[in-house]
Amino acid sequence: MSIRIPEDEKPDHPYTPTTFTGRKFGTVVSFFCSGCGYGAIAQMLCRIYEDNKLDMNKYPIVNGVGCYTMIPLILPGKTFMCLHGRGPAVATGIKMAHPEMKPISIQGDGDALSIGTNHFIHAARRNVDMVLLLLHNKVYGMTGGQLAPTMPEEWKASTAPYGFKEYTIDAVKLALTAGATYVARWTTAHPRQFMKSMTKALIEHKGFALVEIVSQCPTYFGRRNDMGDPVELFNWIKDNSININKAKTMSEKELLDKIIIGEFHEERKPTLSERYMEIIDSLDKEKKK
Ligand SMILES: Cc1ncc(C[n+]2csc(CCOP(=O)(O)OP(=O)(O)O)c2C)c(N)n1
Ligand code: SF4
Ligand SMILES: [Mg+2]
Repeated sequence: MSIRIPEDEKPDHPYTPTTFTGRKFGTVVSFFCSGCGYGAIAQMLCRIYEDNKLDMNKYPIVNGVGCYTMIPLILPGKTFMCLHGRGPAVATGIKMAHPEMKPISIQGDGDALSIGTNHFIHAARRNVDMVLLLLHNKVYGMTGGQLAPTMPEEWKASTAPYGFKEYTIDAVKLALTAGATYVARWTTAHPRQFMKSMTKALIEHKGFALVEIVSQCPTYFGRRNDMGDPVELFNWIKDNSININKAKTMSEKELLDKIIIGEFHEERKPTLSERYMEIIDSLDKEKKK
């Protein structure tokens, strides 16, 4: 599906001939199924870049493999495509070689929480100055709707036709335990809050930032679980989101299948590249003696 850019669209909007898709097709192209949350996420990222006039050479995107991999194709800037699950390791390398850069590792929940969980944990533990943008749609969208470990218990996926019989992973808890210094979770139904957190993670925060966004996959998660049309799935996400402060007053039973949203943690501590710079500075001083 392709849509012509309206004449009165913001002239410097990133969906223009200067972006990959603009250059390639001269149009805005959607690579996603109708009603998928990923189009809205790409749009929100465009807005953040545009509103803050970010120099995209400073913010290289590292991509793994999933439906979400199409998001950077409609964004300006440099994109590095790497092996499924290994984005944080590649982002760590970029940051260490180019301390002036701030890599963004975009990962699906299959990417970050199945095959690549170890890379997620160690990037957080090292406090690499990067952003891990985690796209949580509860499935492996690209390969046919197999369950991701974010799948709620008893819900269905193509690999769990009788319901998921394991315990669900919580990326926020994992990031906090591993040592992430900024942690937030929002949904596609909370665009302003998401954009605020993402802007903070990109511009103000120094250190490892996890920004998770729960997004609707109507094609696999929605259909398999009889969630109705994409709007109904979107509304389900919205209606089941509970702010962290309210969640503190609720029981485990009341929180079953709820999506806890908000800013969970923020702290400043030396990043991996800052600590290595200390060594370089002290060696330089030694040499000058
Ligand atoms: C090393 C490796 N293992 C497995 C695959 C197959 N594969 C491609 S995408 C994918 C899952 C993607 O799911 P997710 O990361 O949640 O992204 P989504 O499609 O949901 O956006 C898998 C298993 C691969 N490309 N590379
Ligand atoms: S399969 Fe799901 S995640 Fe992938 S593009 Fe379609 S709706 Fe989006
Ligand atoms: Mg996924």
